[in-house]
Amino acid sequence: MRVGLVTSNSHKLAEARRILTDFEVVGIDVGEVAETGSTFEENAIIKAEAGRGRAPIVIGEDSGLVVDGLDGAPGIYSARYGPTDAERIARVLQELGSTRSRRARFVAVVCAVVDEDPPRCFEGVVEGAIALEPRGEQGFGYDPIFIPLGGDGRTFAELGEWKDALSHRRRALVGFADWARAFADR
Ligand code: ITT
Ligand code: NA
Repeated sequence: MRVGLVTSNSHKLAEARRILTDFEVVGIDVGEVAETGSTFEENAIIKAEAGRGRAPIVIGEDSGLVVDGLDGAPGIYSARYGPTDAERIARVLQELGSTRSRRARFVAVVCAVVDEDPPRCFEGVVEGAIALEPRGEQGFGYDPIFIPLGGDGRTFAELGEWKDALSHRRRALVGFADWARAFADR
């Protein structure tokens, strides 16, 4: 079954391909999409709707890092928290300092649109903590400073593809895949 992922982020596409092994995942380029929503779900729906009809099943995904000691920032603004990944990471570490709670989670919401139906959304969360300094070279975004709970203390950027076992994206996409298989068999 073919699934179109509306994204400009090649890392998201690569991870979705690794995780959705039963599906043929293709990227859909819709150009700039204004992410005007105030929640992950609203922004995921905006992206999915922008690609509606471009594949039998179209999905949009919105995700981000939610840090307790920063009152939930960067959250839905994760991609916009600075000009580069390195500057976004530096900003989180600098704002967090050494006294605030380092507890954090990654959240992903995947929304699917089919035919004329309303969107169906699936959320995935992975709890963890913000590292004292960046570690690891793999992955993307905030991976060098995120230590997942349930791992061995390595950051997502040190875990490489082992990230998939725990990731927010995996958890959201598994929910989507269960629904999509049932949808295809209907
Ligand atoms: P699209 O909107 O085109 O899909 P994007 O990268 O702009 O791509 P988002 O608007 O959903 O995606 O922003 C998500 C940001 O959250 C992303 O750019 C990273 O900074 C961060 N993020 C999300 N998932 C992550 C992950 O698995 N590892 C590290 N950082 C992640
Ligand atoms: Na985006």
